[in-house]
Amino acid sequence: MSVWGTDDMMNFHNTGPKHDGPFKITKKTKITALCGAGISAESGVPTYRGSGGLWNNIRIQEIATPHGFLADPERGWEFYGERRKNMAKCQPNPGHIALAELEKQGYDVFTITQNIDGLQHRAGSSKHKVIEIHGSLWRIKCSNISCDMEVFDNTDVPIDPSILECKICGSPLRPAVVFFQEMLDPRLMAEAERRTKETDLFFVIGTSGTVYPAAGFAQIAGAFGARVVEMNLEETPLSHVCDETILGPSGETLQKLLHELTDGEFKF
Ligand code: BJW
Repeated sequence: MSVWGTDDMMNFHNTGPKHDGPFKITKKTKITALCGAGISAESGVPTYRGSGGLWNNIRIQEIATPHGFLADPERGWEFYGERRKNMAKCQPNPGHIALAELEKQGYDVFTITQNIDGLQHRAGSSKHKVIEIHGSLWRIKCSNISCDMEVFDNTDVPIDPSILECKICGSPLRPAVVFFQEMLDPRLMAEAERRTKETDLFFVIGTSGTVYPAAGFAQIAGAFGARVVEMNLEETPLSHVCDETILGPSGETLQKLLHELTDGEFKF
């Protein structure tokens, strides 16, 4: 097992698409989906980049970095509190549901999601079949990395501001999401890496592929022999390492995949 640093992910060399011709999915096929904000866009959760993107109107350094958040936790909670309020109204869409349904039908589906909205779990995917590598907006932790306070679940909207101080060390509490410049959980990364390396079919769904180390999984999957299939509205910087890019809303693409598999088989 390797412990990933950012450099490992960036330097992983994938010479590009290797497969063409038919690929038959069976119940033995190990399928892994790397998901980004695009899969949740059809639920009404805003993406980060592009038109209408969340990051267009905020200074990321001031909110989504450890120093930025700590400089003004009240401002940080205003931003994340508003997002919790909006996200609480959103429901899983046909894309999330198709991945969950494939698992229910006995396909070997595993999801590595960058999303913090919890929608893949709510769609019915098993807990142990989804890794939230950028954390969850529905979990809270202490901002002091030396503090022993355990991460806890909280879905209250609005959140009671009086609970947002650590009972152990007095530091501000924060959403258990991964800010820029923060390491991703090494245990989750190791699990995602193991699965990616052994996967047969790797979906890259609704991600701009610009944020590392997450984007590196697509490169690793291809380098380890998986058929890599991107589903997005447009081409991305990862398209050149994918065997094919299916353009269109991921909800539609994944439902088509589900229905064709349910009716018999789906071949690329
Ligand atoms: C549809 C659709 C539809 C729309 N159907 N598709 C190498 C080079 C340079 C910098 C770095 C590097 N490696 C690491 C870094 C630094 C940094 C990074 O990657 N920066 C880049 C932006 C340049 N990475 C980090 O800091 C990471 N940590 C790290 O590397 O630690 C080591 C370190 C330590 C100390 C110092 C420095 C490094 C951590 C990254 C954490 C990312 N966190 C966020 C915020 C989470 C909390 C929050 O929400 O507030 O995670 S950023 C944001 O981007 C969020 C997302 O998960 C992530 C990815 O975005 P995603 O999902 O791809 O969304 P979009 O909006 O970008 O794209 C949506 C896509 O959907 C588009 O393609 C649309 O076309 C498509 N779409 N509708 C299908 N219906």
